[in-house]
Amino acid sequence: SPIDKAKFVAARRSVDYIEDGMRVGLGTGSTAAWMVRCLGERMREEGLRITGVPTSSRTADLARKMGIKVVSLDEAKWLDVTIDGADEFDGDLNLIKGGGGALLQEKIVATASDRMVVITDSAKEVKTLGAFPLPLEVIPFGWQTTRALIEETLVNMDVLGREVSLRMNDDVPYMTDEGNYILDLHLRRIGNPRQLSLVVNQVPGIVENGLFIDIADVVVIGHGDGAVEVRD
Ligand code: DER
Repeated sequence: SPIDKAKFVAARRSVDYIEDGMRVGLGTGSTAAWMVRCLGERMREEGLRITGVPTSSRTADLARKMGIKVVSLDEAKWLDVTIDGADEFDGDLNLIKGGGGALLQEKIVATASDRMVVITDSAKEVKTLGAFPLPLEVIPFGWQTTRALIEETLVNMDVLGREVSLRMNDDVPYMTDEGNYILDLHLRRIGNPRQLSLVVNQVPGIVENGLFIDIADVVVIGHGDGAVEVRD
């Protein structure tokens, strides 16, 4: 499909940023999965040697399958580049991430990198963030109280919607690699993403939010016709 083609060409272009001997943060999601596969191919074809730090257990599994040397972030300490997807990006290269439920490790790994390269398809570019529900990672203890506190906090924020839902996995709550839950905030429009990102994390029980502010350095945008655009 055109969307898959767009994701593939963005992923393939992003692998050009990787050089021999680099420590690379490996993102999560379907576009990042294409990147891991392309990286594996470059290693087989060119003998490229890199060390990968995954942002989820499923990315770790795929990376190992591709023959990539996988280490923990603590072992790598700092990364040369992280390549990861996004659910939305705006003109300031601020992102909404977390559609794949891995936002906590993704944000830690992206922040611990010299550069973050985001791989997307053109459908994800927005003028204003928020059409995609904003994911929050929340600890299970007292999560309904945490949700009520979040809803109260949103009353004073520059957003249009206020519905907060618990992400489910069939008939049980979705659980992250850390054993936490995800709340999805249906805000429709986030007028001040920087302010919202600071405020929501102050609510007790919230571990992290899916707004990536001043973290992405480059956005690679794939198109269904195979064209690739690079924004920085
Ligand atoms: O969970 C994430 O942040 C992922 O990067 C995700 O949102 C992007 O996933 P996709 O590449 O499958 O659209």
